[in-house]
Amino acid sequence: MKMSPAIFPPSGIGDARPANQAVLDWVDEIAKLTEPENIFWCDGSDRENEFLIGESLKENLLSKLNQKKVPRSYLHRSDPNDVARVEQFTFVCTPTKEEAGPTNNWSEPGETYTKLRGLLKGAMRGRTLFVIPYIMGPPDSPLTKVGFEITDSKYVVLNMRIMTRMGEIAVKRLGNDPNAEWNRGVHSLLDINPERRFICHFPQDNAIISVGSGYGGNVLLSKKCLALRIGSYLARKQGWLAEHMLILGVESPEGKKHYVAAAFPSACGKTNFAMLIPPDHFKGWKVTTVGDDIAWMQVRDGRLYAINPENGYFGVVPGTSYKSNPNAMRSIAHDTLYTNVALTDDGDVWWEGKDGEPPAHAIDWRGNDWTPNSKEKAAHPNSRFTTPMRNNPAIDSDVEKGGGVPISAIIFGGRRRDTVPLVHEAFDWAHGVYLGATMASETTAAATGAVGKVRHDPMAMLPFCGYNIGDYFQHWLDIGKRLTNPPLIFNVNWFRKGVTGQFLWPGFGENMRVLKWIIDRCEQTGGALKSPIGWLPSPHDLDLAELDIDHKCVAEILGIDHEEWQKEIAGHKEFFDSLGGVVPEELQKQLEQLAARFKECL
Ligand code: GTP
Ligand code: SPV
Ligand code: MN
Repeated sequence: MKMSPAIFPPSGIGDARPANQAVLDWVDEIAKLTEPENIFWCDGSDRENEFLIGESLKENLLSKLNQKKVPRSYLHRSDPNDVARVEQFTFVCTPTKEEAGPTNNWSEPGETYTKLRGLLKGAMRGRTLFVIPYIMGPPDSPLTKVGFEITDSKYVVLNMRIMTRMGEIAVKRLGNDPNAEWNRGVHSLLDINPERRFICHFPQDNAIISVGSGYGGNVLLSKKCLALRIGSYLARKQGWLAEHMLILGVESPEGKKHYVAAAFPSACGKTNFAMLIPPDHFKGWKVTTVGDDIAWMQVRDGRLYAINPENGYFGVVPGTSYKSNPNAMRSIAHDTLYTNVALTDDGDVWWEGKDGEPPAHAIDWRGNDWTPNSKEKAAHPNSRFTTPMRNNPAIDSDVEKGGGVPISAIIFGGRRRDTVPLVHEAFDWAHGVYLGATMASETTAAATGAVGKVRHDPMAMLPFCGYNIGDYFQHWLDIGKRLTNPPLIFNVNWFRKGVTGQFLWPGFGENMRVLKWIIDRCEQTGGALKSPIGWLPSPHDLDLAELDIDHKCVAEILGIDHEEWQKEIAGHKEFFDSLGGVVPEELQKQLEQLAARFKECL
């Protein structure tokens, strides 16, 4: 066994070795276990990045794109068996099963460490061990966390440099205190075998071990693993919220600005909503992006303030076009890593839903020839872009503000073809928590498994809550008790379908009309009708001017069907019951009150 692997490369590139002994000891321990050829301490510099891109091109890990069409951008194809998060192989390893709760896969920490150490033994032989120091959050935020990720994947290093603030900044923030709080993440590709793919979280140790995958949310340990699963666990202990939410700013022509945070499940519209461009009718209104996937929120002076812990976007590619999301198109026009999209003969990228005609020939995401007559999709439905948030022309000016932005409204939303109206507002905080807790949504390609199956996904956190979901609901209720100026809470559904299966609502930029009503409600100027499920806008409470939409459609998407809702309420009860008694009394009461309100109006 090689006891002290060489430092690589020797040229002075990449050496952000911290002085903190706890980090050095941990890297030493993992290196002894995994036996890498070299150790590479990443500093996140341009020089290092260029070096790693060069190496990746040589190894065919990346393909160079046409630099005139997409400057400084590259394509990566993952293993076809490794294209999405794997919820069935994701574990929360708390000391007891109860702490992980009824919605998480649990495994005993001691046994799991032993199993993973077995898999990691010698796993980096002949490979380089990269150490990535990073922070999550703006440099001057009290919420910001330090993480170190060890990985044997250059793809991970290149992505982490875009998605996090990486290098010296983290080493400095950590300092020399061996007892400082920081996250330990270990990732190894092993042999990319789904049978040896495990994403394991040890919240009590602030540690993550991920093996057997090279894809997105499984391996960029800053994101779902730290910022959400470990993050939510720390948030409960420390009195804040770590949520699967976008954060956007919306400014009126008069210059009045609000911020809203919205939780939609994976591939249900967060990035699109966060980058919304208002239709012409809303001249003078401006929407700006703070974050597109994750919000960390704290209570201050009785209000909720949010930061985006990330530094880039790992977004869904298919369906992205100048029509649906111009800001995303501009963001990914340069300095972007593409994963699992198609490559055209002139070195450009292509995907289903991109503007213009499909190319006559391309190489699909698997590396095979593709033509418009092919049965297969050219880009994988969960193909992704990784792009720095600085590329977004609509980035909010307060994105670096350590104290965060004040949140006026929280929006929950799922992908529901029926039952759930376009928008409704909760009566109060506890009712709003109930709306979040009973959210359901059709599954998408963001995780492996069936697509289009409606499942309960509380607060869009089903795959990401790092502890007992009952305690999580209680934590939300408790946070409300500390808010003297709480955000209003809403539920939206962009995905209601008509009898012929078409979307009833045009969505994308037109969602501004719903956002405007939400802002009106925050300003106490918007009208609404009381219904059993909450406040509903009547058709004239929504500004639908210059929108080409059938009146019947509008009535249908704004309305509720009592029969459908009887089924929905039965579904809420069934879901709560399935959680085995962990649901707080206050939410059980909300369920009874909802049923009672329907009875009253019969
Ligand atoms: P994750 O990155 O997985 O968390 O996804 P996300 O929530 O950011 O979803 P995203 O905005 O990337 O959208 C996912 C898919 O939904 C894309 O195919 C979009 O084109 C589609 N979509 C987004 N917004 C709307 C909308 O308002 N209406 C309709 N019909 N589709 C939408
Ligand atoms: C999601 O699935 O919610 C994502 C993509 O944002 S991943 O980072 O792969 O989890
Ligand atoms: Mn997401």
